[in-house]
Amino acid sequence: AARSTPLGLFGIDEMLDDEERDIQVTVREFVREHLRPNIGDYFESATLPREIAREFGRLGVLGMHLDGYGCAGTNAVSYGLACLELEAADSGFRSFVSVQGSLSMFSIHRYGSEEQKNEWLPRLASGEAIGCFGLTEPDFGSNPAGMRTRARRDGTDWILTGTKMWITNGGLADIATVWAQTDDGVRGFLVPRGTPGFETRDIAKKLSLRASITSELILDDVRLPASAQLPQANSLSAPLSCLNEARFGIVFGALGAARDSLETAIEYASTREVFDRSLASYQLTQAKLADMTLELGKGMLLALRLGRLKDAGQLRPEQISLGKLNSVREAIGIARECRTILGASGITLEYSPLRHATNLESVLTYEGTSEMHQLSIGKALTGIGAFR
Ligand code: TGC
Ligand code: FAD
Repeated sequence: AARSTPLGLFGIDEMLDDEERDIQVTVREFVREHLRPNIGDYFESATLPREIAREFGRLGVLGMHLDGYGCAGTNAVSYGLACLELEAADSGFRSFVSVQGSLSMFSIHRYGSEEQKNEWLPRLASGEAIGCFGLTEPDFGSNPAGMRTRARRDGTDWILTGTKMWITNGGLADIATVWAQTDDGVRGFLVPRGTPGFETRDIAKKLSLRASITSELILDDVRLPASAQLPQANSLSAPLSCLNEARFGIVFGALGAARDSLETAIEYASTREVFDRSLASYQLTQAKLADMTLELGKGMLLALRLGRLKDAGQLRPEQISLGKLNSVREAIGIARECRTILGASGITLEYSPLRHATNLESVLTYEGTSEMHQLSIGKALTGIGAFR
């Protein structure tokens, strides 16, 4: 009998306009040609070659939803779909693009001076330069308000001291957006690689997001000119507003990992014979596939609704929390369930579901843990903040 794809059952393509579909197909093709052939090796050797930045730049996905300064200026749904296709290959690729476009570039685009924008955005958009975003510290992840990194004035200069932890692309970055406490509240600073007192150390032995560089940033009396400060960022709400952008990409992105896992499991079940029949012909298998398809499609409908709200300028942070919580929670469940369908074959890098599932452990934690998003939704429902 004729077969449908999981998202085909929901008629998702029909909800996209021509430009959105074109962008999605372009990124999917790029992923097939340039990323999929090497992902097993990157993951096993825990590397992400620097040259990938330029390939992403040529593809046009770095800061693609920003306007001007060499950025493509697409709508939010297109950015989401690009994240979905990248994460269908590996969460590490989507992470790279999220951090570069939504955290590093967005922080400069939204809060930077004209000089900072001209200096960094075109190079970051082309992938010639790499950026990172340092908010989390060893003792302050979910609660960045407690950060200990300090910036103090010395004449017109700033002196930064502190440590940032778990920073994606830290070891690759030419420019770090670093958030620090000052006498007047949280402020953001652009710290170029090579500034005396600024060092990075990559984190080894990761079991998750291995095709991504995660680093510590060490700032030991780093002297910066006044022009290094992001002039429009005046409080903690500045870095939190950057997180909205990256979280939005994850709402779509995580569903890419789920879709890839499900397609892999369907393909495997169709060719694998158990007890003399195709694994796909058993009711237990079909029940699993049906339930996972339902969650994937529901997640996609929510993602598109949030995307349309974002394009209309109406998306609120607690709505992004709904999407981030749902997409990542369902995606990790789907990836694990798909792995069961693959049996022993599912435990090597030959098949994607377990790689996706281990990656999604990071995605569940970063950009606000599931618990933080539950609390944000709880606050919207009750009016009572239960964070502290
Ligand atoms: P709270 O008092 O609620 O807020 C402080 C100020 O910020 C404003 N605000 C927001 N503004 C924009 N967008 C949001 N989502 C915002 N959330 C809060 C708020 O209105 C207030 O403004 P003002 O003007 O009144 O000062 O702050 P709180 O200290 O109680 O914390 C709230 C909480 C827990 C939600 C927040 O701290 C939080 O989101 N924690 C999670 C931290 C997090 O997500 N870190 C992520 C680090 S980056 C990362 O993980 C990158 S991984 C990337 C990859 O590889 O893909
Ligand atoms: P904690 O905050 O210590 O939380 C531990 C547990 O306690 C969690 O389950 C949490 O939900 C729970 N918890 C915390 N507070 C409460 C509460 N009030 N009520 C109930 N439960 C609570 N950060 C950056 O700034 N930039 C990056 O580029 C970046 N990249 C990352 C890449 C990877 C691979 C990873 C794993 C992390 C990255 N992070 C980055 C850090 C990430 O944002 C933090 O790990 C995350 O915010 C959680 O902080 P934490 O790890 O300190 O956990």
